[in-house]
Amino acid sequence: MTTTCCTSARAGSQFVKDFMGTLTAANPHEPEFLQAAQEVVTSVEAVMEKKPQYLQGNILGRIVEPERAFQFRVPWVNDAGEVKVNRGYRIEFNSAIGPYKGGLRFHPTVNLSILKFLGFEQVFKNSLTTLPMGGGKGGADFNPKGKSDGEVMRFCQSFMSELFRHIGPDTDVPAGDIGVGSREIGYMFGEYKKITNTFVGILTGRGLEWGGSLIRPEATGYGCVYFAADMLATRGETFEGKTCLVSGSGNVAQYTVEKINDLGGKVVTLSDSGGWIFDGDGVDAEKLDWVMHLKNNHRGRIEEYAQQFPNAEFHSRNDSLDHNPMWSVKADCAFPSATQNEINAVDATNLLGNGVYLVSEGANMPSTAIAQDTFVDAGILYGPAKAANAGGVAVSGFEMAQASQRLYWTRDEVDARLRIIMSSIHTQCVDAAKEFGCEGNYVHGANIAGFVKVADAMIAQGIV
Ligand code: NDP
Ligand code: 2IT
Repeated sequence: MTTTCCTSARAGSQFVKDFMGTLTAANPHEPEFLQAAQEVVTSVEAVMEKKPQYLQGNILGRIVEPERAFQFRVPWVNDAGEVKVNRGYRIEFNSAIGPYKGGLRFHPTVNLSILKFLGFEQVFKNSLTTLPMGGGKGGADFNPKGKSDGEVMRFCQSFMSELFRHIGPDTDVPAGDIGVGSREIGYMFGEYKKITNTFVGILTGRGLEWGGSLIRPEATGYGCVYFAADMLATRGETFEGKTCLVSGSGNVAQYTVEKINDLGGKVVTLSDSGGWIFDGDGVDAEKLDWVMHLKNNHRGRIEEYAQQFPNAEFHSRNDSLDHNPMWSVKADCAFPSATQNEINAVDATNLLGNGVYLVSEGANMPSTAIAQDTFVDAGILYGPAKAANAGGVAVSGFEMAQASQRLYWTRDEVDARLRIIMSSIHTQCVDAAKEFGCEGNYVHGANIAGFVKVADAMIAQGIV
């Protein structure tokens, strides 16, 4: 085992190789989960030397194994009267520091590997928020795109008719993620309430009239920009005049744009699965309103942006290229806010080559392992997902607190608390990196700070 955590992560010590060999043999078809696990194991290797009780308690061996995972059938009837079936999941990964907490993703690519990577990352992200939340994730391989509201409702009802027996306000509290927004949360909450005859906080991201929190929709995007602002401040800089790339055009992307604009930056790109737009004049508040209407009310395509605003260009997605040209646009900052592994090694090199020196990850694991190393080795301000996008789940934690108190906090109060939590996460990352001799490395900082709290709780609670 080596003691420094600064060696290039992917070179891998013998300790990491041995551990990953065993984990790979046990989970051979789960590349995303193995990617997420390798990153954490590499970061926390140095902690094992300082805290031998972690090795004695086989904390690493236990922490990579979900406490519980369910897979279930979700049958539903489409508008044509045909019977359809999808696969639903919930991974209850770790409850050492609180009830399982994490989103639900509805997307055709959903599988066990993707949900295990998301659930695993959620454990450390939730720990960083300082709130009492364990980690979980779930979802289904259902594609809400092109479905009527009635079809989505019937799917959500069927999904909840199984999920309800596994969740509870002190057990497991799901929320949204890709493909699950306020509409889906509403349909699932309604079904839970009907089945159990209880009005309780079993989902976060609820509407304001039925137990939701102000700022929850904004929280992930705002938090990601607050984290970036704290990284910039370490160099005495602000967002004023900065050109930013944002990918995606869903919940996280939208409020990332809003906050960058508030702080004086300019956003020149957005995307969806069909391609990306470039708007050199910037996506200002009026254009952002239009995008929100397009995406949230009409469920339209980002391609329409270039028809609405003729100065903008649309570029279709081109999977035959080895890179995404969106990441070659000249800019200062990048906010990947769509999906996992959307920045590969070539994209990372292109970003650096075109001036980007800050990357703050709104999406979960948007950078491949090599892309991540490229950013760390270049010494840029690189805020990894589990730190940078923790604002969403933090405000979910506030929603749980408000529901328990049967009180609502004001918008300013929630936003102020979010700001404090993002700064605390930034400080935890900086301090942990410094303590382990890798100053400025937010990847190691986030992994170590998130891990230690969970590991200590696991040791205290015995071998369970
Ligand atoms: P939404 O469903 O609101 O938006 C997702 C966006 O990403 C859409 O523009 C979508 O395009 C695009 N996208 C999704 N999958 C792909 C893909 N395979 N290829 C290209 N584009 C894709 O989801 P969110 O904004 O909530 O989530 C975005 C990311 O942020 C995810 O990684 C999620 O895990 C993460 N996240 C979300 C949080 C939240 O609170 N919502 C909290 C923390 C992280 P299209 O519509 O064409 O599919
Ligand atoms: O990835 C995430 O942190 C989320 N999708 C939000 C989880 C939550 O419980 O609010």
